[in-house]
Amino acid sequence: MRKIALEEHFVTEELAAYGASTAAVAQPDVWAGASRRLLDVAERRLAEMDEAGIDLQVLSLNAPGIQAEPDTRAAVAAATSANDILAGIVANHPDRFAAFAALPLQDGKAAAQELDRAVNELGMKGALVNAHTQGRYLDDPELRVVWEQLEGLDVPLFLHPAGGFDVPHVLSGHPELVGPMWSWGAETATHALRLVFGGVFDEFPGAKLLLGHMGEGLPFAFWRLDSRWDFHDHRGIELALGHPSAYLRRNLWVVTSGACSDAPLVCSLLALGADRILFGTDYPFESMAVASDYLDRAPLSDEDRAKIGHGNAERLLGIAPLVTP
Ligand code: GRE
Ligand code: ZN
Repeated sequence: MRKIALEEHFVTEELAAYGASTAAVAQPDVWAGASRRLLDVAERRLAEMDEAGIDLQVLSLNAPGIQAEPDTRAAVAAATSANDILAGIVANHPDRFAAFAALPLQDGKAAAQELDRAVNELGMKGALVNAHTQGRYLDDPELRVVWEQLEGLDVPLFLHPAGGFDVPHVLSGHPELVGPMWSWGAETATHALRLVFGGVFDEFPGAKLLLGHMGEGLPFAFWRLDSRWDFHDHRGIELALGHPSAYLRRNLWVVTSGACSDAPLVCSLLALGADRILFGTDYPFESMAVASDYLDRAPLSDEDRAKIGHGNAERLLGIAPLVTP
């Protein structure tokens, strides 16, 4: 079965400063290994893909990416350069790699323009954003132009975690909770809910949001979100669809990355359905082989396995299906 993987990180020497979000969090030897793999976009990566039976990786610049650049003009220049470099990597192996663009969200208009260039000139499949951009989230009114462009181009935005703008008080004294093990997921799920309550999906009903790590816990929360929305003071917010889960069912797709386990998979199947789940590995922070083996033996019908392995990605990202003779 063809396997297309969607949360597949890379960095280059030129972009290394933008791609080392968790060097301080990781065990030094683990980080060193991941760092080497991040930098390899040819032999070693392709060999690991072959071994794991992964046909195509949709590459994205590692976290925090361009979001970490405090200078707006530098961010615009860096995103352009990152996307050119990435397009070059894809051009070297067009049958093995595709790409999500980096966006300079420090400037909404420039980001919308860069998205258009990345999709229409460089052939990218959408964009990947790492958490907040200098404290700004994707429900910011200045970033509506980016959603307008995403909807117009009919490409998804992958919201990937990265370090928070600050360390919430509840995490104080517990640095072990800060990072991909826990705080990243909680923050990213919260960021996604800002889009729901911030009206992004009411304004752009065709917007397509991708979340990794099997939806960062959100599929588990649908009933509670809806029930407690009926309890909360709505503070003037009107949800055209009535309840928060309706937006997640309509506008959200989740990637299996970093969740090689039946409980979150079955939960996502029940909450979202097999058409909304796509395969990914979170390489090099997780193992391609483990992710791929898990997909092969997960409790799925062959039809759903094929949707998750490649069919949904082909449809969502506009990747040509393989023609079987
Ligand atoms: C991730 O993407 O999940 C990730 C990173 C960096 C370090 C660890 C990690 O981007 O899990
Ligand atoms: Zn990741």
